[in-house]
Amino acid sequence: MIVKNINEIEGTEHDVVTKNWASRRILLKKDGMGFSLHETTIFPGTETYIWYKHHLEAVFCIEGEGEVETVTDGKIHKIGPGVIYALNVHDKHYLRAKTKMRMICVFNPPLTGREVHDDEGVYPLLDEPAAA
Ligand code: 9YT
Repeated sequence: MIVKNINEIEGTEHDVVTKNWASRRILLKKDGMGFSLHETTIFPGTETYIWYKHHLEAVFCIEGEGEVETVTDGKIHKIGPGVIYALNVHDKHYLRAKTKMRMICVFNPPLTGREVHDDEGVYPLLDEPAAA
């Protein structure tokens, strides 16, 4: 069994901070679960363009207020505590935080822990063997 406290991740290479968000990657590819699980904080007043071309992501909001706009149809979805959105068709989208938002995010395939968005809003597929 794997047991971790998120506090152990603070300040490590799996505590990734960008100008729009901070992500603590709790379960990763090396944990062998087939998905990765992160706690992400979205900074208030930010807009982030995201396209997970190689990944599926589910996002469960536990704190804060914001919205997600899907690019293909321009639909705006209000996001707040209790709301989950799942990017099941690799949806290109804008994530806008009105207040500080806290999200629990699950990625399939799992992240290795170091990924940040490139200019296209994409995470690369990083290779790393799963732990034996
Ligand atoms: C909601 C979202 O995708 N935010 C960007 C960070 C991502 N969740 C991550 O790497 O944990």
